[in-house]
Amino acid sequence: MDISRRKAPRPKYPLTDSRVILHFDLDCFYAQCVENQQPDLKTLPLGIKQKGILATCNYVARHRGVKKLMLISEAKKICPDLVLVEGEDLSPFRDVSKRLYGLLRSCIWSDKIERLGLDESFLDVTDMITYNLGLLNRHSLPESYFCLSRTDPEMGFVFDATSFAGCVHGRGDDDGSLDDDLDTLRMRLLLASHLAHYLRMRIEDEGYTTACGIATNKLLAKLAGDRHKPRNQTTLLAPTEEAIWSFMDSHNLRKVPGIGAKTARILQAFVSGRQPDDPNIHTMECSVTVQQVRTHSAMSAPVLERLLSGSGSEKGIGGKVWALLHGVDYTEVKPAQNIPTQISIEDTYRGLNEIFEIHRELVSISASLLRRMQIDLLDQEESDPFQPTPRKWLAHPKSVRLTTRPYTHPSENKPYGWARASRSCSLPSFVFNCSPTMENQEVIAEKLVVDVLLPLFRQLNPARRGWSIGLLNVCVTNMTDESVSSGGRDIATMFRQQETVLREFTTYDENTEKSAAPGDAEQVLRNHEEEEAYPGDEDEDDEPWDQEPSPGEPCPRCGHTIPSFALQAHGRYHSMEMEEG
Ligand code: DCP
Ligand code: MG
Ligand code: MG
Repeated sequence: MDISRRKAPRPKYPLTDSRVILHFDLDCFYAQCVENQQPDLKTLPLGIKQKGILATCNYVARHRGVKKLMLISEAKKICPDLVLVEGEDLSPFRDVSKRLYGLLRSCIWSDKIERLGLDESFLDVTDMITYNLGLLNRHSLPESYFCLSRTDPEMGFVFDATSFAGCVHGRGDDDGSLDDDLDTLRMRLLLASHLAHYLRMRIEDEGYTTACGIATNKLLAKLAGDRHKPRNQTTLLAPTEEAIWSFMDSHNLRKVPGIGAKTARILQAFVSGRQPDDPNIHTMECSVTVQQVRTHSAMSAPVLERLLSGSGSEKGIGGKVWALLHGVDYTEVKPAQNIPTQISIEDTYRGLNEIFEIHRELVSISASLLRRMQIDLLDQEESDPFQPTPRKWLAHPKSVRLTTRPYTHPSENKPYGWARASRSCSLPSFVFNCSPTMENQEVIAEKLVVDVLLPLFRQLNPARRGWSIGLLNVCVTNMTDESVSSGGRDIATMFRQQETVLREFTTYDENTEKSAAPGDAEQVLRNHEEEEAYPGDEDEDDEPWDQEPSPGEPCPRCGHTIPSFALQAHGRYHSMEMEEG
């Protein structure tokens, strides 16, 4: 093996002039949201249920042996007094997530704050740290002051700069033998640890505890934060490449964000001398460490490229994974996004066969979608009731997409994406005439269904009947940002146009939608599920969780074995992960 080909990737930034990244992850997020609504639950073992699995559980339950993503039946066996709360409706979690994200966003100086899923955020605080390092008085470190504003010196907090806040991984103790470069890096991270602590306390004031990682890139910050959970923080002080490698080496391969189940399986097979298509490998929990892969005598970026490239994999995957294994992550914290790239609502059914059922469900989904569009895409500024200012659309989705999938019985074990088929077309502009009144939304939803969605449905399902539809998803996408393009439509104009618009379809009979067929409630397996995706979202599977193998099938995105009946609900989590990115 040519040793130069195995050369480790170099960090882009000199270690002493590196970025400072914080990664926040809320503790047992859904469970904390529920506990805050019902404080009596805080001391009890609590599980949040979605279909037959636990989306999460609180730490009281975890201490009793319950784990995230466990089957309810299994969890109940381990902890019979586990309190279960339904977590199918994601709106309360979404609301808390947005509020806490807003809090963090308001505290930092740049717009570099990136959400990952509903409960995680990366913050690039390099500017705040550089500024505060410049202010530090080395002669009175115990009474240091951290400025939270460049213009208002009153805004800030006092802290003791002789020691780190929270836990430190690596060489955190100043034994007097540090060279200047290491001392600078140490002081930067030390300041960041106090900022992280301050921010965690601000979030605690809102009723939520977090874990935080502090490091010089996103990958390392996320891994560092996992070291001490819950309600704690860890600063990674790794001043040399070797120190970073040694930190990385201690991790299970699957814990590395960006290394998904499939990649881990292939690499595990390689280092253990098996074939990647060995069926046993498929169901096996990943047991190899980063070290085993990174230091394997035959391993290199080109070898990784050969092993991992194939249909669907990105070009340069070998170099990317090689970098990850060495703790090198050049990716920037993406600037905050106000506008999602798409919004979609879907529902599942036990086989819809009649066109009136399809029609009725599409109207119901479309009405939810219109409400969601108003929440997410209309300028939220309150207007003066005496001088109403028109609310502007911040973005116009240009396309609408319908996705359908036939119903299959869970015992058929069909994968999540099986037989999903989609068709798109332009989104008609009348949807932007939707006022916040319910009646108007339903009228517009009806028109959208008749004019657009039913024709798309017929293109997707050309047979005249016998469709047995198991899923309907309506998605608006292809957003144009109105803050950059020429003047967005405003709601006042919409109201002016409303009469004209309504006149076009006054034949609508309100009762049609309400005259639901008997037994419909049973048809709907779960309430509407909402998804948004933000720019730059990736399908990357980067969520590590602890989970025992359980009967079922592997999730195509994260590889965890999920009972078939819960696979679709679980897939929704991954959509959420992309959604709030
Ligand atoms: N979630 C989900 N399905 C998954 C993973 C997560 O529904 N497969 C939801 C429930 C979690 C939330 O996302 O509350 C955040 O995921 P985390 O992995 O951060 O888990 P928690 O916040 O619950 O626990 P931790 O304290 O380990 O962060
Ligand atoms: Mg969490
Ligand atoms: Mg998380």
